[in-house]
Amino acid sequence: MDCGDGHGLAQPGYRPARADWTVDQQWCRYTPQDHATWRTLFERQTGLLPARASQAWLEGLNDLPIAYDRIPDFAQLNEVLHARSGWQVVAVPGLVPDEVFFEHLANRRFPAGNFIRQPHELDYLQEPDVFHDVYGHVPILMNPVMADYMQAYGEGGLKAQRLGYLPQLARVYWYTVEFGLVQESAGLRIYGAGILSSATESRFSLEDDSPHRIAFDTERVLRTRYRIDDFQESYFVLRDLDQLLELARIDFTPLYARIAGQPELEPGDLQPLDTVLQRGSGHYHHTRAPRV
Ligand code: HBI
Ligand code: FE
Repeated sequence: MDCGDGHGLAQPGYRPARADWTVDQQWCRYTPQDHATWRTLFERQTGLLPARASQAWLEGLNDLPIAYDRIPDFAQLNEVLHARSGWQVVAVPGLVPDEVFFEHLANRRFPAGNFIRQPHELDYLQEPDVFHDVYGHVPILMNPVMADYMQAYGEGGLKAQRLGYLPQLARVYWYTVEFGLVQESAGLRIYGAGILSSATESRFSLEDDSPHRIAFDTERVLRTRYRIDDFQESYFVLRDLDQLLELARIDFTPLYARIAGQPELEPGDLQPLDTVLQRGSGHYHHTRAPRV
């Protein structure tokens, strides 16, 4: 098999070979070091997540050919994933333009970075790599509710872009798909991929007394800015995953009109109408350098 030139991030000025920005995964180009990085990350999360991740994500992981000792082969993932939920994973070199991203989601294709982080980036990196995308996002795409919600987000994203409300809609994605928590009978659980792929935030989001934990409300979240470079100051909690079904069916257009006249909220703000499940102490972010 021809393996091509290997993996690399899309550099500034990168011109995609294909209009949809997909590339071949080139599984045979991964080095022993790449697989070892996957293994380190996988084992760390496996120690943390059985009691912290949502049932839907745990079941998805269990049912997919995702092993501890090697980066998954997307073709093998897709055999199981596509049969279960109609989704496929496609390889991309890193972040892709918003409209390209939405177009994939709207067609039940999840774009996953094909590269893996370097050993000095185990805890944080800017672009989504194969660990974040495949370990964090893909298992829950086996769940029918999440499968429909993600497709609806892709369709909604294309529409929000036309209406000029993409920054607001992106907050819904952020506080659900990336950093969402859900109430389960056993207690609060994680379903957001940004948390599931982070050892430190897996603990912080559930156990630290610093962040607020607030019942999810769509209009509230549309107005709430978020942090991309640190733990969240507020997490929004679904009463169950089925709440995403309602969210997938909402026509956001009237909501955009409603929030147009309202102030934006900072990540750590509480509002009089919030259902606060746990009021955070804020100690973690108070000791961080102020934002500029
Ligand atoms: N590209 N590969 C990739 N992964 C993402 O999560 C992603 C993206 N492009 C745009 C994007 N996310 C977000 O900015 C949108 O959800 C708004
Ligand atoms: Fe992500």
